[in-house]
Amino acid sequence: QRHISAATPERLVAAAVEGSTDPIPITFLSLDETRIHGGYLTLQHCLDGRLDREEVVNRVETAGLRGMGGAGFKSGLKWRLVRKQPAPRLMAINADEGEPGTFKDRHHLELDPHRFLEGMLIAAWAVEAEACYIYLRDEYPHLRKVLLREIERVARAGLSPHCRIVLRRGAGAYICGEESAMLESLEGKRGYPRHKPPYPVEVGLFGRPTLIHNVETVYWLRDILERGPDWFARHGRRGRTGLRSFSVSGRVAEPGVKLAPAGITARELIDEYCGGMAPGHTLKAYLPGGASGGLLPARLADEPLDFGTLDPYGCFIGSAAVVVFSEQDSLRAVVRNLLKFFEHESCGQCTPCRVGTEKLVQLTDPPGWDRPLLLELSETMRQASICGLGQAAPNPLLSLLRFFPDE
Ligand code: L3W
Ligand code: SF4
Repeated sequence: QRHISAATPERLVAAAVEGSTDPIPITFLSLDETRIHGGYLTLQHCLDGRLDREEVVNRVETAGLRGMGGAGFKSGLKWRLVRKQPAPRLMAINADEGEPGTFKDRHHLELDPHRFLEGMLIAAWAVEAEACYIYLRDEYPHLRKVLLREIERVARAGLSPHCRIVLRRGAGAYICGEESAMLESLEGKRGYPRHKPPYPVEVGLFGRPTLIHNVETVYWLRDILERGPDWFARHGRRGRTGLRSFSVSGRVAEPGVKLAPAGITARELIDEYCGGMAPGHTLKAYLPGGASGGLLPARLADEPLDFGTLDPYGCFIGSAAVVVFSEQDSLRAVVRNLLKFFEHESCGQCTPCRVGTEKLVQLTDPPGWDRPLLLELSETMRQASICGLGQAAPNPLLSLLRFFPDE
């Protein structure tokens, strides 16, 4: 994921990041370069009244843009829900990217931070948010330096008069990527998820109506508004619409971030975008959505990957982190690893998850597993946990029991 994809060197400006220990200099389009290529024009049209809010919301709805943080909630609908609420309104960007196997937001921020910033400022304008808080994964310190500097440049260029931008460091916890835990953390508290409803669109940051978006969601806004909503909607296979940023890792020849149509299958993604399987490896299974989205066998590699399409298998694509395994991998070991991850990252607020994640690890330690007990515990966690972490933690185990009983 470190290479700089298809962008041509002459369009990029090297930005050696001061004090960075990262040996690879980050290169991205500077503010000046961005503006030469039409960047921030759409935002200016919004700010000077040439574009109307209702028109922009309509275009986002026509494009079918959905939340790219994992749940795929319709973005245009979210904007309308926030706009219905009384001012002052706020906005928060979830850049905490903690789902195992997910590295698309880092990729987009490293390559084109201004495309992200412009999209964010357009969304803030659309819902009339007076401030926008960016919650950035603290394991991305080089991006913090880049964003601090570029946000300052954008402000000096007069491009953010409508919205105060605040960059905050993440707390190093997976759970702080859950939107309400993120809000708690932004408020300076321990990152415990809140009960929903009320949803953040009504009661969000500091009790104010808040528009929350993942980095990638706003990243697409510039393309949607410049090229038209039909351009975005036109992409897609098998009746699905739009583009997705798949983070592909594991036993493929060319891992990385792949911009591919919604509804592509795992086999197509591997063959067309990743140069096939790594030499000497045969596809055995894949995680369609990081740690949380379950595990699917090779015989289901022709299923379309998109929100909702994997429900019949108890799986989901979430943030589109596809991790590929081969015949040389022990899926039992993979699942144990994921269960330990959830045990470690459970925030401990509710009993089904705090105790359940620990029990899942203990119960899968001995070679012989008590299947009825594991299923009962999983169902309890799914039904009674407060947030998605505890509800999804049994997913890899349930997939293993269903598709790979021999393991
Ligand atoms: C107003 C309603 N707003 C829902 C809003 C809600 C949120 C969004 C989605 O994410 C997913 C999980 C995995 N009125 C509303 C409403 N909203 N109903 O819509 O809400 P929700 O609850 O469906 O999902 P969520 O809790 O935001 C959970 C996926 O995330 N996942 C991904 C992790 C990704 C990373 C990363 O690195 N990017 O960590 C992990 O499990 O797919 O479905 O804004 O407020 N009636
Ligand atoms: Fe915390 Fe887990 Fe409960 Fe979520 S489900 S609130 S992570 S203990």
